[in-house]
Amino acid sequence: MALSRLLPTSRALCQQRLPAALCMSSRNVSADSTDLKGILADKIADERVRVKEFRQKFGSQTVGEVTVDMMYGGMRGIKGLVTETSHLDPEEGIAFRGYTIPQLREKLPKAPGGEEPLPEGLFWLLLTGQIPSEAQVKSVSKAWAEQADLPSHVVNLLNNLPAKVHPMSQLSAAITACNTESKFVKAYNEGVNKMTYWEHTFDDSMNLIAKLPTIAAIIYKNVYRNGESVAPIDGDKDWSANFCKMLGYNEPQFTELMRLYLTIHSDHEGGNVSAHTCHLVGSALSDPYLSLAAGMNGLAGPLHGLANQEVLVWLTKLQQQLGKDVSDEQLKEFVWKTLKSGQVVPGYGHAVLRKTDPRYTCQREFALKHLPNDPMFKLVGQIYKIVPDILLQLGKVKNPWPNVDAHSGVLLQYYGMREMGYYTVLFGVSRALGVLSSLVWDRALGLPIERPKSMTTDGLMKLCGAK
Ligand code: CMX
Repeated sequence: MALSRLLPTSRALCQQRLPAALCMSSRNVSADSTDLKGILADKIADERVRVKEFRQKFGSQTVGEVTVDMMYGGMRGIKGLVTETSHLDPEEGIAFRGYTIPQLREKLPKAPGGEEPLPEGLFWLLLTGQIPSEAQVKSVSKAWAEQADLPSHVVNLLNNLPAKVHPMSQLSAAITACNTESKFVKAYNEGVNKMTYWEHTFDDSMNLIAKLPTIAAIIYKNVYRNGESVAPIDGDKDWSANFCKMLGYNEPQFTELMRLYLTIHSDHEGGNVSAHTCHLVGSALSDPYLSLAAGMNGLAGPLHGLANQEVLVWLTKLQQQLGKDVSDEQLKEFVWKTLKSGQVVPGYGHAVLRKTDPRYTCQREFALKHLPNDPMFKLVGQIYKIVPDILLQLGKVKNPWPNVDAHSGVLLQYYGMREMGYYTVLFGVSRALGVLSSLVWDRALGLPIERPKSMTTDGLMKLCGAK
């Protein structure tokens, strides 16, 4: 008999040893059930026990040190957060619950006739740690299609914002205004037990993710298509297919691109600006709508998600100045000009990664398959051969390789989406999958309000014995 069959599960241990409050979420749902919340409840019951026992044994163990440079340097390298959904290895890139991007492309369920993973499957994986079946993924698609309609005040808000309000500001405003729907707020105000907070966070997250494509499509139509109406949701279609339809893109290959895009942009462990902000704001028990909106405001910064817009702006400028057929020498000169004017080369570098971003690589593979002769794609390939050497010559850039944003816009423009000011909204729709799954786990594990210690320079100097 396998050893695991002889050992009691943490859930069994829970039933024997832990206070009832810790076990109250367990439901014993079978692994192939389409009841995502039930499966999650069981996983959470197990995980609460595992974490509690781990902390009892190892709670005071030191895991790293903090230097003065780390404090002035954006806390790089400080191990200070627990995030369950994904892990970023500097050399290998992102792994979602242990699965790399090539593994996800192989293992996650696909749409009929499709080749790219469905983001619904990724969401299931991020929440539960399990690769879902087709039936499980379909149940998520259905649940999201059923909740996609927006409250009328949110539609009114979007329809009354002037087109000069950046699409990311519109996204953030609409998400914030959706919090009239929050079940978490309602439950909190009714005084529910805090052990159940995750359940209401889960309900809100499902509702919010369901609504994001509708919000994003209305923004697109209002800003770039003279307020054209958005197509109705089809309850038999997946999340990405409905999103593309609402945006007005009916090319099946674009839908496939969107499935890939929405999967790979979802999560990048916990310390990046959007994930960390959502977690931080959520730690004050702000509801998922407020927490995600805060994260979106961080994603809208040019050093983070807005870099995908900046890359296309930069490439377009390059083509305007140098024409379509650019020599390597001209390209080098253009890159140096960018650097000498005190700007960064957008789409290159990363705070944690030290190799080419696998999210860049998989988008390149998609392009090689579907648009190998696109001039902009060729230009991106040419830049890849030139930029890293130049960045290395600066002597300070820790990662000279391209990140996800160096490639995404090129694919979008090929299929006719040329409105670069909109690109980060797509990133945001995807990022919600990761940061909201994490928020559910924050509540499940009862993580407290975040409050690291800050110091003044005088205080720090005194601590270090500096004169
Ligand atoms: N072009 C020019 N200079 C760069 C650079 C780039 N692409 N990447 C890093 N540097 C510079 C930094 O600005 C910094 O200069 P100073 O010391 O003068 O301030 C120096 O190199 C060291 O930076 P680093 O430790 O290598 O990188 P950071 O962790 O500080 O910053 C990042 C990471 C992503 C902000 C930076 O590489 C950058 O600005 N890249 C361009 C913008 C971009 O593509 N952002 C998207 C990242 C992915 C995402 O979050 O979506």
